[in-house]
Amino acid sequence: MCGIVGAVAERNITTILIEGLKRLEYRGYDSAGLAVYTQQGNLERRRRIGKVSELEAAVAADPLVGQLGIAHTRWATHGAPTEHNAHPHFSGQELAVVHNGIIENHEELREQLKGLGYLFSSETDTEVIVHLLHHTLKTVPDLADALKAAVKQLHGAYGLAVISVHQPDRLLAARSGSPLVIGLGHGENFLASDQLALRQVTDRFMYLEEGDIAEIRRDQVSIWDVTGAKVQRETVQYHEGAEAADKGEYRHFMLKEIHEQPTVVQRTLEGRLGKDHVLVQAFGPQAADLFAKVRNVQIVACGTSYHAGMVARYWLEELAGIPCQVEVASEFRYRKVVVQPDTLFVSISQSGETADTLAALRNAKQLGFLGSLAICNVGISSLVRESDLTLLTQAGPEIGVASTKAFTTQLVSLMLLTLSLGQVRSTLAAGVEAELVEELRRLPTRLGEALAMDAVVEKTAELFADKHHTLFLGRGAQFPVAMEGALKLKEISYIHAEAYPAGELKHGPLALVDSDMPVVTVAPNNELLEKLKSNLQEVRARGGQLIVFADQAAGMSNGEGTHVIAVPHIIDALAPILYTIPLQLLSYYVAVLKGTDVDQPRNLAKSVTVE
Ligand code: HGA
Repeated sequence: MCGIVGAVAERNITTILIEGLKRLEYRGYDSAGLAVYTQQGNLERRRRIGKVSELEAAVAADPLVGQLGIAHTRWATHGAPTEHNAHPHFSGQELAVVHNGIIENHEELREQLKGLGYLFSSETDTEVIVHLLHHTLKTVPDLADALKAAVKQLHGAYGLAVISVHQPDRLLAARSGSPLVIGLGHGENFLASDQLALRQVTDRFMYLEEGDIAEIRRDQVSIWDVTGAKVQRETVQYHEGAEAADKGEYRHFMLKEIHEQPTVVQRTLEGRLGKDHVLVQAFGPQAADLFAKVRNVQIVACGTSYHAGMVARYWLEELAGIPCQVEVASEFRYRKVVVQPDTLFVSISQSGETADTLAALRNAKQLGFLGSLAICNVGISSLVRESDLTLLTQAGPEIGVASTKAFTTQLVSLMLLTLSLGQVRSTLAAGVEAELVEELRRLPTRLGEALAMDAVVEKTAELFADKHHTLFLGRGAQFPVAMEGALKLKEISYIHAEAYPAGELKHGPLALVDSDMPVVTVAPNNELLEKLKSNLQEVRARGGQLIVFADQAAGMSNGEGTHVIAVPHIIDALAPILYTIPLQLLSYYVAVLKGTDVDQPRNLAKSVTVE
């Protein structure tokens, strides 16, 4: 979603700011802007709606040169995506602010500030911050002290950066509910909402904690915590490959990330499997004790992560005999929830900053859960920091907005959770853990085989190019896989897609089926196959076009209106992971045929850090 970049240096920082914004582009945004303290001693800004390249062109046409600046990509929450709502926001020509998050009491503050004579030039909640700070500076002249006082009046979430013409040797930052990281250079320092933005200039980072205020100068960083006490934050050296932000040989990040799945699944399993069992300590030192007490599991997540949770429900109940509930975070957080005794709260999020999931976790802490576990791709995220236990999916940075490798690594992690809970509580049937551990070891190879379906799936995509609606069907744990397939197709090709448990077809959606509505089915060779075949007959009898992803051994063959695509054989329990691959490829190739913006689909953002 929104991105922040800031810099204070001896060299011109404009190109650093723009490069930083480009590196955050994958998160999705609607406009971009930057403000620089120029050599003439003024604050100047450029703002543009659309891509960062628009902003870059504006700066090229009318250059800005300076050694102090802040920049922003915006995903509007308050006020339309227009140039005058784009950040940075100014108070007079003296102060500039960029902000990620939402100020909930902005209306009240706006009225007060208007009463004090401030004129507003945008509809954003953000603009109250800059005028409030300006007003505070009248009585508290030091920028850091004024910021400390001003943020006390803000309700809501923010990660923000400030610069002032009056103290042009420093960049101020404040964090509450929206991440910020300081990048440490030599004789220059930086700020960003994600370290990825600063990998071009440094590999040393300091992560701000909730409530922190930072004053960043060229040669010095001072941080105060929520109580106002001066604190040191640890400096972390970042090692992950800088190449992650590069498409390599692939046309899109999404295709690259689909093809990375054998590697990242392998990485997610590394150090977590014993000879014939899962290493429960992978979940943390207290995991075994906590898991032994678990009698129920509550999973909470959004979007693709929610689908991973739905698959896990089948696994937890079937394999480990543990009752499991799964709910989308935006519902869970506002509902009166009855918590069964000894329930483990499991949150799933790629970024670990998903606002609804994070809020659900915070609520859960008041509700008497036994403990909390985060399944997350970002080790330094709020979700991880605030959970009792963590299992990191090792997917590496995911740039494509439509999640692929994060999903399959979440599934692998949830299978590790299922086996760990079953192991500790002795509820797994004999031999199940050893067999699944063996199969998990083979999974990267199986995924590689599924990726070899690439060309066949690309051809199949042609069947969808002129269609407007699609149904996805699955039974059992393949139902959430069908849901994820439908979500992928919607997200990037803008074709309306719905998923149903195959048995529900005749209870309504069958009325929609005709030759214009392709029906996609995932059909592993399990005990539900015969029932599924009957459902498919129901579709064929109405002239529907069937696209069936079926186990090689399922005995299904092509016929009129039926396209069967063979999927490599895999043990039933792991089929949801394998069958996800052809569905990802299908949505990818349909989107390519339709010419959409695959990596940055319209209206969507990568990590959804607002409600
Ligand atoms: N509320 C601010 C910033 C929005 C945001 O953080 N999006 O991710 C605005 O609407 O400009």
